Amino acid sequence: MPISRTTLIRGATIAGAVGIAAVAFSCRTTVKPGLVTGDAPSKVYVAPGQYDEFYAFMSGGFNGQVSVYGLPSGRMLKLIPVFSQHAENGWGYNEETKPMLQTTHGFIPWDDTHHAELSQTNGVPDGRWLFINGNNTPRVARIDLTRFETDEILEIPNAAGGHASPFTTPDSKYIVSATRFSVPIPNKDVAIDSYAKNFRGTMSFITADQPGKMDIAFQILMPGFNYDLGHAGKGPSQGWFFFTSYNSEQAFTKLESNASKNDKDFIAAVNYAKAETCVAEGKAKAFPSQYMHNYVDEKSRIAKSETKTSVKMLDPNDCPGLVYYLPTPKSPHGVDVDPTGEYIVAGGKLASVIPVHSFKKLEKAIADKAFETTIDGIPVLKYDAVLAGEVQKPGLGPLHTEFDGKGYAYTSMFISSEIVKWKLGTWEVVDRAPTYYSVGHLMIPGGDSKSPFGKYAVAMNKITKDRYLPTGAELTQSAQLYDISGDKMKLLLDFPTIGEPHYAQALPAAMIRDKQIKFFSLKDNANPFVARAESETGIQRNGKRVDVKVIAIRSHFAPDNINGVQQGDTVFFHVTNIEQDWDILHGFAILGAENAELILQPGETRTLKWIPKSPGIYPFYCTDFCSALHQEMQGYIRVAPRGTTVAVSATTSAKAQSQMARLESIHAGHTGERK
Ligand code: RUQ
Ligand code: CUA
Repeated sequence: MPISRTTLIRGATIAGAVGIAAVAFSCRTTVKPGLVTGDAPSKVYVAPGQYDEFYAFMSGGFNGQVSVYGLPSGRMLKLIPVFSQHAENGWGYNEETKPMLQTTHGFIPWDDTHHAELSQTNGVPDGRWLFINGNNTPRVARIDLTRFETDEILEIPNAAGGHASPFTTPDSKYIVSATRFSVPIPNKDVAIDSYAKNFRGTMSFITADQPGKMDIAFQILMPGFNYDLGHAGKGPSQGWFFFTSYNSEQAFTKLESNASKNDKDFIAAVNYAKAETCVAEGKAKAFPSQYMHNYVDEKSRIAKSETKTSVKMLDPNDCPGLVYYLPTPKSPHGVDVDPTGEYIVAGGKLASVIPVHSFKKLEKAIADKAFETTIDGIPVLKYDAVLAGEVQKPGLGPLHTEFDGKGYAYTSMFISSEIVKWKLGTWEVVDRAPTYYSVGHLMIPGGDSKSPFGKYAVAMNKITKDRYLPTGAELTQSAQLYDISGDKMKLLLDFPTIGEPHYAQALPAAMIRDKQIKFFSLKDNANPFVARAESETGIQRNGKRVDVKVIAIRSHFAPDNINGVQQGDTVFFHVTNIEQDWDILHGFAILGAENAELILQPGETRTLKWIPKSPGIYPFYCTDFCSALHQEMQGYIRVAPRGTTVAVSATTSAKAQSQMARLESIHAGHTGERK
């Protein structure tokens, strides 16, 4: 049974508390959940064997990953592991990828991803990389879009809750990360009620345009508010970055009421071109800070971790003109810059209007010194001096805005569960479409760029209730696809999503489809334990450590009989998939292993660590159905009691076996160990 939209109004109590639930809707429509009209089915139907038109990259929220969908079909194509271990392909379980999840807090195999952000050139997605933030233990990651793999993760020091992240500048010179939580900086033990005195926020500008070399270019020390979202300026406003902040009340308890008192909070307008000048002039201080940088070495495909020890910290007081505050109603969440770069749109969660600031007016207000006051030395501009206009009666709970490049903006309304389309410049609402239910972010392909690709809008909803077959107390997350090519939005499709997607971005499939790598070159494989042929496999003991080099090819492992391992040894299986063929993967799993399987893309080497706890025979097998004889792709390891003097040996195919036998006779009696 469909349930009414009003019963789903999450946050209605907050809205009630601040008295905005009274905002009237003249055009609230009768909800007919699930009703799609006319040619909707044919618009999302992608025939078997055909490709989708867009790749959509969705953050996985609390599953810590990125998931990739085809649009318009809504078919899920891939889950790209980022901050969370992923057993399906051994991410964070195998030895090569474990370093990716190292932080100064130790090995952290989980995070909360929020914002997928495509790299840009000239303000338009360019299909090089996708960035994604980890919100909990602040980190940013780079995903390479020729491999759909995470290549790099940078921890953000002096921060807590990396929510306003990883938004890019129009050239991807920088991505940013600003703190949601203010904390003492540097962090130390203080009384929580000393918040006003001790707690601060930071904004990090991270160099992003060189793979493997992400780093903090500089941080800006800010008043202790909650920094929530950000977007770079473009066109005339290029060189500026805009961040929303809430909790200008500086509450540290019961924020739902204590941080909802002020009529206006702020957008911080940061002149990062100015910051660069100040940093070059030596006005930033070296600030001791520990943080980790993890990246995948391209040749060996082994992740490396390095610890960094210092950042450049800029105090706005030492760099006049660096930051201005724009008063913005009320507890703003999203901040979005229109394709022309002139309008800065805020989504005030508790505001009854959508305020739009003007970049031209911002520049003039600065020149005129139209300041209301200052906060910690940061000038607060007058609201009227920077306001371009307000969208009246947009709905309840505006969160995020995207653009279609045809002069319209689309804002998600969390409380009233709808997308509202309005016109830039006149600020009139021209259309609204219900969402099921409680939409968070929405996304138009390229919708935050200089030239949106348009065509579709995707709503990412926080609640699905009755939309799908029920699955116990926890229901699927969901996205909805709308056709926005006409005057009126048309709902085309609901499709389930993984985790809780916050933001997503999409680009035309043709931009990256043909750049996908099909296999990794075995010749260039620089893993120190690679075996490129059966003759290069083998086994070696070094004290209690045993290294086994294994190859996988349809349909066998070599070696497949391994002897001489003892209970309590630490065994490393270095398995190389020696196929040089697209889509031919093998897996490797072993009885009793405490971690996941390995999945081996063609040409790559992956390493599984295994400590057998008791003597016996342990089978291993291929987990990826690779050929008609996949079920034959298996082997045995014999584990002897600790202290037995069984020489390690590994049986491979006939040719390699004869080589090994020769070696064996040479080394016989020496050490009982051989390669
Ligand atoms: S958020 S639902 Cu984490 Cu971007 Cu607004
Ligand atoms: Cu290799 Cu199945």
